[in-house]
Amino acid sequence: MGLISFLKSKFKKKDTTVDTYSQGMEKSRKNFSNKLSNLSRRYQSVNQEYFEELEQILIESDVGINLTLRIIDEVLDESKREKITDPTKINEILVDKMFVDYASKGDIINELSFKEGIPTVLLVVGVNGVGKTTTIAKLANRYKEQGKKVLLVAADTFRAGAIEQLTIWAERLKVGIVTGAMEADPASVAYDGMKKAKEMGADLVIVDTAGRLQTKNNLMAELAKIKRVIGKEIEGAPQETFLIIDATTGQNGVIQAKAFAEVTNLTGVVITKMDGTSKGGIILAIRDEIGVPVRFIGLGEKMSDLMEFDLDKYLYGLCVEEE
Ligand SMILES: Nc1nc2c(ncn2[C@@H]2O[C@H](COP(=O)(O)OP(=O)(O)O)[C@@H](O)[C@H]2O)c(=O)[nH]1
Ligand SMILES: [Mg+2]
Repeated sequence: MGLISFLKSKFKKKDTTVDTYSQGMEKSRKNFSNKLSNLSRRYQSVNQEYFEELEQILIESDVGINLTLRIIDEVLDESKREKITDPTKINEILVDKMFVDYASKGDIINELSFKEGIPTVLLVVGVNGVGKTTTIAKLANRYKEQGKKVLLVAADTFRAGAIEQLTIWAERLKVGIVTGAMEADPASVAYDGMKKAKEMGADLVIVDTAGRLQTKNNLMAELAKIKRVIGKEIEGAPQETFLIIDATTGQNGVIQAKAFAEVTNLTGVVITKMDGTSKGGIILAIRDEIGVPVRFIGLGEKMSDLMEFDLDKYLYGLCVEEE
């Protein structure tokens, strides 16, 4: 059974999480899956032009040039080997390859993990406007609902309004917060945050940072300093560093991901604003280019629209047309 048929039967009985994916990815699906089915309708059997058009569709969905070429090669090989010329079958093989490509890079546990007595510290990085602060609020809400004691640390002391924004979230969600003065050293705010985390016995500490596009050396030094301070106070922390990428920025997002991966050790990527783009392939491109797994995905503005990343649901949302 091909992956498309598998996904169709797996998600026949829809649960709400699949609905959130399907709704959040509607624009991407309209773009990608409609193009695929239109293409297969225009050809009796596949030929070189077919594969060229297929390649174009992948590139237009932000799958990225390197991965696109590799996937098309793999589909070509398999179609030759198995002597398949039916366009619909070819499209199914394509989706299989997209799955295998992501999955073959290793097993992933997306949820944060917790150890008794030691706070899990999550450092959140990314450029301005990508959705760092709102994602932090969504994650805080998620883990608070799971019964965790959550503390937010406002180490974005650079942007006007950043501290207030996080404070409003902390009040709304009824979780703790540590702030510093505007333009204070982010590392000193992080230090205060860790002290507070130990005092209150926090399970999860989420540190918001400024997304300054400075030189790589400055960014590297600043993040290294924050990490050093955190690690001094809490052994092994920060256990997680998430990079937030705005899906609507397309290949620019991939460039950001590469830049951040060069300056600091990332343990995960969160893709936001998936609902705002028709080019949902960016997830595959990021995984391919920087190897870091996508841990969560933002599919809308509501708290519940931040979901754990699930490859099956993602590909279902991207590739399976509604009947
Ligand atoms: N539609 C949509 N909007 C989002 C999502 N995530 C964040 N946003 C919006 O993006 C804007 C910038 O978010 P913010 O958290 O302030 O970004 P920051 O500068 O990185 O901290 C806000 O208007 C958010 O509501 C998402 O998954 N979907
Ligand atoms: Mg912010």
